Amino acid sequence: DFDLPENPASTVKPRLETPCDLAYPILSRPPRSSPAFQRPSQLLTFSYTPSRTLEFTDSALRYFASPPRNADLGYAYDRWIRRPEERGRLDGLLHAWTRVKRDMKREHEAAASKTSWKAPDVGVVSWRGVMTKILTAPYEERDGWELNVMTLGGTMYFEEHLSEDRLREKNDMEPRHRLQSYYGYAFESYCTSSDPNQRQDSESDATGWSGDVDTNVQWCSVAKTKLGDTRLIIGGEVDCVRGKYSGGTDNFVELKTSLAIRGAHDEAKFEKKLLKFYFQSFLLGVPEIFVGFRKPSGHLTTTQSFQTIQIPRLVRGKPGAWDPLICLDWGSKFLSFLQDTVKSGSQRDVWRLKFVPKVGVTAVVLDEIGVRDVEAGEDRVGFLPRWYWDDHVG
Ligand code: 0WD
Ligand code: CA
Repeated sequence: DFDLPENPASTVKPRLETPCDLAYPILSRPPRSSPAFQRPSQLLTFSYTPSRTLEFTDSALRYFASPPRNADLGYAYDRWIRRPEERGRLDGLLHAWTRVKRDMKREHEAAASKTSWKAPDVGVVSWRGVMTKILTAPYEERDGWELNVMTLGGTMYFEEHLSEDRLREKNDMEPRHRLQSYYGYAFESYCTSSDPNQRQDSESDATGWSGDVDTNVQWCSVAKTKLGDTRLIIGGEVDCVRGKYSGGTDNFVELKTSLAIRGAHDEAKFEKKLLKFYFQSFLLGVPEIFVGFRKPSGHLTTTQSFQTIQIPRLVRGKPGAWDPLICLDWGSKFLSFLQDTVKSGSQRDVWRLKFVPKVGVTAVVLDEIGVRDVEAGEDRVGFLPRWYWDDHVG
């Protein structure tokens, strides 16, 4: 049972008269071959400061530290500095990508090459969270999602579309839900330190607590990779590194919390969750996922470390099993479908993509009212910041 997200009056008719443009894959039929996924290679890192300013430093980088036993994940809940929910704008990633291209160009010129510099042909620029949603869609049975898509010079840009209602919903989260999402951030504080050499307790009455949670602060990594023939530029948050930071992704660690597993039903549920954990980390080349299991009361019970690339083998043949090849195959069909769809029309067009679980994907072009809604009265062309647009379109 699923509902299509509210269809605002501003969207025009679906492109096709069929129920969807790209149908959900058949899960029982594994693809005969699946597209290659290239190992992500890191291009650059950046940090968001407590004032949510983006800087090209590693000031927000944290180092892994073992959490104390029985840690209370509800600790300092009342001191949580909570970043308000906002539209998933691409601005930070566009700044980073622009800088990467600038550096590439400088390098090219310094090498005194006779050929003139050409920007690499990139198929997609997206936050990692959006790509995770796309790749895991074949197994998603409950939550639909929407994207805004634009193309400039052959590159597609993805932005998650959150309707005003959905944003309000996320901001007014139920207290119980909000506390649960806090447990995840508190776990991060217990598992990290800003000093690579020592476990430094902050001045607090909780052992191992490295400082109060401020969700403005994030350390992000930007990587390039390839799915099939499509080059992707992906940016995402990285929780911490194990040991010293070498400048690469080899010792990146993703931190997660989950309810302790008490029976077969819980186990199958956890195995389904591992699909999202897997692709989220896989997409940025994060090799380790460190999971803290907790009681319903928010107290940590045990921890377990997973090697990202081993996860598919772990779930094979189990009740909550999934096949990553189905996801990669779907992902590559999804990108080809979009490329074919958005190439018609003008660069100013904004496409709205809707994914409905167990049905598939529909694409429509937004009309003027729809585009104005995406621009939200800001200095943008569609959802792209005007400075980025001017750089590319002139
Ligand atoms: O793509 C989106 N849905 C959004 C992304 C909506 C609004 C903002 N962003 C921002 C993120 O905050 C970040 O700056 O995009 C950037 C990249 O994020 P990502 O790495 O692509 O996001 P994702 O993989 O979905 O989440 C990574 C972590 C989460 O960790 P867990 O372990 O829960 O997956 O980013 C954090 C969270 O810790 N996070 C957020 N924190 C505060 N507010 C939010 C948020 N809206 N979204 C993700
Ligand atoms: Ca995390």
